[in-house]
Amino acid sequence: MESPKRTCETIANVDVTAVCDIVPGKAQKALDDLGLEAKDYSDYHDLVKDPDVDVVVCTASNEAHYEVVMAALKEGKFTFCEKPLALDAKQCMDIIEEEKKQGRRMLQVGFMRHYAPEYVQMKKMIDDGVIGQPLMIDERHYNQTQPEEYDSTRSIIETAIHEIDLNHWLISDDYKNIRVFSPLQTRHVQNKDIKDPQIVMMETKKGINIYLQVFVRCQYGYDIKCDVIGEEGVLELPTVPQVATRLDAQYSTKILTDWKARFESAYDIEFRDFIDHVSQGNSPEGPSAWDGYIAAVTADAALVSLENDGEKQDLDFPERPEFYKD
Ligand code: ISE
Repeated sequence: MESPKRTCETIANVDVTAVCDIVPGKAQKALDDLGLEAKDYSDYHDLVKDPDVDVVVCTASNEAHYEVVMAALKEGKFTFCEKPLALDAKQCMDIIEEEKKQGRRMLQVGFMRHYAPEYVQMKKMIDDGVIGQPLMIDERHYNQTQPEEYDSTRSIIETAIHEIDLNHWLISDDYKNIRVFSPLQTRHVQNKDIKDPQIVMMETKKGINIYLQVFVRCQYGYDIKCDVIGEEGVLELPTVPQVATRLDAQYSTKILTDWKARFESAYDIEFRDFIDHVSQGNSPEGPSAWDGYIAAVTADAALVSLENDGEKQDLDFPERPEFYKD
C-alpha cells in the first residue's frame, strides 16, 4: 500500500502530520490542494497534545495567536508563530514567561524580512559603514485593497509591525518615541472610522528619524520602499526584478500585487532556517518572543498616538534578558 504523502516539497525534513482550522473543512481543503494526507483536528488543543507533532506552526488569525502559542509551549513543543506574536505587549510578556519555563528558546516569530536577501545586504552595508552614520529612513508599506474589516489597528499591528520590528535591527538602535498621523482618508474606505493611510514617525535614541507611510488600500499594487539616508550616501531597497517591456511606445515593468509573491524567497529561507534548527532538537535562532514583545510595546504606543491625533509617545524598553541574548 502506498504510504500517505506528508512530506513538504519546499523545505527538507518536514512531515505534515496534523492540521487544524476553526472553519470546518478548510484545513482538509488545504491538504487536498497540496496533495497531502494528515490528521485534521477541529480543536488545536488536540493537535498540540498529539505525540506525532514535534513542531507547531501557528498561522491562525492575530486574535488566536496567544492561546495557540501558549498551549503549544505548555506542551513543550517548538513553535513558529506568524507575526504579530500576540495582540499586545502584555500577551507577549506572558508568552515569554511560558517559554522561559522550558529553560531554552522554543519559539520563533515570523518576521520574515530578516531573511530577505535585500534587507540582509542592506544591514551588512550599514554595519560596514558604507553610507556612514544613518540619519533618516524613508519607507513605504502599501498593500493592495484589504477587506473592509481590515481596520486602523491592523494597519499597525499587522502591517507597520514589519517595519517597526525591522528598523531597529537594521540600524542597531532603540526607539525613543513614536507618532502616528492620519492624513486625508482614501475614498476606498467605506467605514468612516477607519484611518487609511497612516503616517508613522519614529525617532531613535541616537536621533535617527524614520518616516513610514502605511496604506492598506493602495489601488495600484503591493509596494515596499526602504531608503536609508546616511551621512555619506543612500541605500535603496531593490524591488523584485520583473522583465521590462518595450511595447507600443511604452517602457514598463510590473508591480506585484501580492505580498506573498514579493517576499516569497524570504518566507522559504526563514522557514528552512527554523526547521534546520528544530529538526535537530536545537533552539530556533530567528526573531524571538523578545523581538515580538519589543514590536508589541512599540505598536501599543503607536495605537495610543493614532487615537490622540499623532501625540508623541515616549518609549522605554527593558534590557534584553540574558535568555534572549545571542
Ligand atoms: C500581511 O499579514 C503581511 O504580513 C504582509 O507582509 C503585509 O504586507 C500585510 O500588510 C499583512 O496584512
